[in-house]
Amino acid sequence: MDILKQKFLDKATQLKKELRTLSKEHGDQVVDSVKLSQVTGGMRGIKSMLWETSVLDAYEGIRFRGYSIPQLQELLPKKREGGREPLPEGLFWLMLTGEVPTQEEVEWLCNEWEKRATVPQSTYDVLDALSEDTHPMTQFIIGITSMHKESMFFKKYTEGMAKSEYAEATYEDAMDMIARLPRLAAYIYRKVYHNGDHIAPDESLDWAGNYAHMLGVEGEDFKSLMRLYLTIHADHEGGNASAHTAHLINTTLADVYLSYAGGMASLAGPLHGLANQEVIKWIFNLTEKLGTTKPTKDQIAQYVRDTLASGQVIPGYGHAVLRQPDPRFTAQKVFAEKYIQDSDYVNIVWKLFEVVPDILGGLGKVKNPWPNVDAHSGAILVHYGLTEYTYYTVMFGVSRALGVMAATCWSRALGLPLERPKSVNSDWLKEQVKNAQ
Ligand code: CMX
Repeated sequence: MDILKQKFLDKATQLKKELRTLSKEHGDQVVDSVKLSQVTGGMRGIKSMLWETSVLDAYEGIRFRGYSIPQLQELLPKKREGGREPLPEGLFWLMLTGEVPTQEEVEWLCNEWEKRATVPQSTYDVLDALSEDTHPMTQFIIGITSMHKESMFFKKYTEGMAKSEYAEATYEDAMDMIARLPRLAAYIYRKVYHNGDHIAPDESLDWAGNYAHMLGVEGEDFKSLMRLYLTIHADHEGGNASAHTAHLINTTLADVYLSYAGGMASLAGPLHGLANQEVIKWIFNLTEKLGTTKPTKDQIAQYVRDTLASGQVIPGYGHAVLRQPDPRFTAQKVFAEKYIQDSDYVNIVWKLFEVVPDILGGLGKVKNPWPNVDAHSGAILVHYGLTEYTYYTVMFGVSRALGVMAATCWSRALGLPLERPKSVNSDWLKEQVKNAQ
């Protein structure tokens, strides 16, 4: 058994025992109560899901197994020579085991993913059969779904696998799928925007570095950016739409290819991951409308007001949980301050940051007027020449697999049951109000 699987299974067996005892001895303890507005308002804040890999605090932002993004940048292993940002392999190790890995452990994982990275030819054939105008996210979802036939979990389940083997089979599928995603995603990019002129992987590179290379953007700065990008987008606790969708599907014992494809369908919505393409599209419209890539703050403020007046949201701003600027936004800003000199689009993002919160705050209804992760990513990608914004959510999707797959391994190891919350109708709600009066 490989070293990571052994470590993960040992820890999972222990926690499963603890949770069983907790449930048996304290199962009737009320841990949260639900308000009527949470029932009608998208279940905000209801604590009803177990997710070990990360926790999101409204003011502090995301912590992965207790570590903030700056701490990860400090603690996680980097590429041996000249590495500036953490290798996402290390974050996966941390999320799966709860332990910060050593350099050697991360390098083992890097090699392990390289060995598992071959995408089946049938998946490429499916992608090639799609019409050219199929959105890259749709292609990504179809590509992932098409690998379902490769699932060890599905195969073993069909042959009568015992419950005790679910975690191992899920681990194998999760490792295979994560390993393949950069190749799948790069294939889509080169097919859609570069006439199918594909770039062979460089096996000497790490997971994120190789993805950067296969996209066709060379240079150490972009590889560093990809390592940071794939680290900070990796997980945002369990309740966000894509993670929750993947989790829900997986609790039916659908394998990770099916459940993650479902999660990606959630990510493809404009209120969630697609916001990263919407932000830069909106900024491009701004520069086109004003006829300059160096707008003043006043011009930007007017554009923001016009957008709101036309009944649209300001993409990249607001959040269902956060109540402060997103630390993932800040991490990208710090990166841009260090490595990018004078980019008009990055400057616009920074001016928006000065202008938008006051305007949104002034509306009196927006709970979080601050930027989220999607407000910044596009402008940096444009700087490195990756201007095809309809592709951006696919990159988010490659990263999010790290957290969702680590959490899915835990769900199977802990034997979490089929998720099935209770819905109510409006009559029942009115009845509750009447009874309380
Ligand atoms: N621009 C304009 N109005 C906004 C707004 C924004 N950026 N953010 C919230 N609002 C509005 C809501 O539309 C809502 O209006 P109505 O009452 O008229 O329906 C009101 O403010 C209250 O909303 P909220 O409680 O503050 O926010 P929600 O939890 O309902 O929604 C989110 C959160 C992210 C969907 C919302 O802030 C939004 O639409 N943002 C823009 C899209 C975006 O950037 N999404 C990416 C989020 C990060 C991610 O998942 O990747």
